[in-house]
Amino acid sequence: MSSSMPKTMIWPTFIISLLLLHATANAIDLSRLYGHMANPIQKRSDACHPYEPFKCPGDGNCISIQYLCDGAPDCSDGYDEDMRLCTAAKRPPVEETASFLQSLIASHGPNYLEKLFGSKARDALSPLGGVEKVAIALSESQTIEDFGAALHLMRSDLEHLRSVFMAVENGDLGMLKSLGIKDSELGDVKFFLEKLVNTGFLD
Ligand SMILES: [Ca+2]
Repeated sequence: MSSSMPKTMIWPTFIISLLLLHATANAIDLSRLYGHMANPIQKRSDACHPYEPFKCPGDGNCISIQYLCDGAPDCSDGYDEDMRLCTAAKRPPVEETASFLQSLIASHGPNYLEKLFGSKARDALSPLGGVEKVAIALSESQTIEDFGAALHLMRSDLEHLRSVFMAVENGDLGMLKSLGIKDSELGDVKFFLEKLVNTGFLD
């Protein structure tokens, strides 16, 4: 009947794609998140009611979208308040971040992102686990320290990355130009870095 997807479906679709990415890239050990559940309450039927469209992966309970990341656990294992999930929800989608990084590599060469993330970012980020893994870490890491820990960045590389973020935050686009960012890319790069800063990356 209805051909267009209701707005309320965007969230669960996003979460599902996030979960699929996690499963693919093994970013979250789901068994660790679910394994400690002592008392799974009775499972409801597979399909959630449209008013409670989010299904807790652990107990199958259905909750309303407004209870995701609202500060109080509603899934019995607290999955709806998982910090990585809630950080990712504020950030640009992983796919968007990955294609952004990919576009910088495509236009500047496979070692270009060394200028941002340091020597482990050569060869299209492969020493860091690849573009998708870095995109997931940017999405899920609450702070730049968490990001450095997730990817085992060297302290000096992390401090360099922080200085790039701080320059952008202070409106110093000369820093980006000195890294070889083209004028045509400045807007996108600035927008991307600011989006991270505005969601607590430098806190
Ligand atoms: Ca909640």
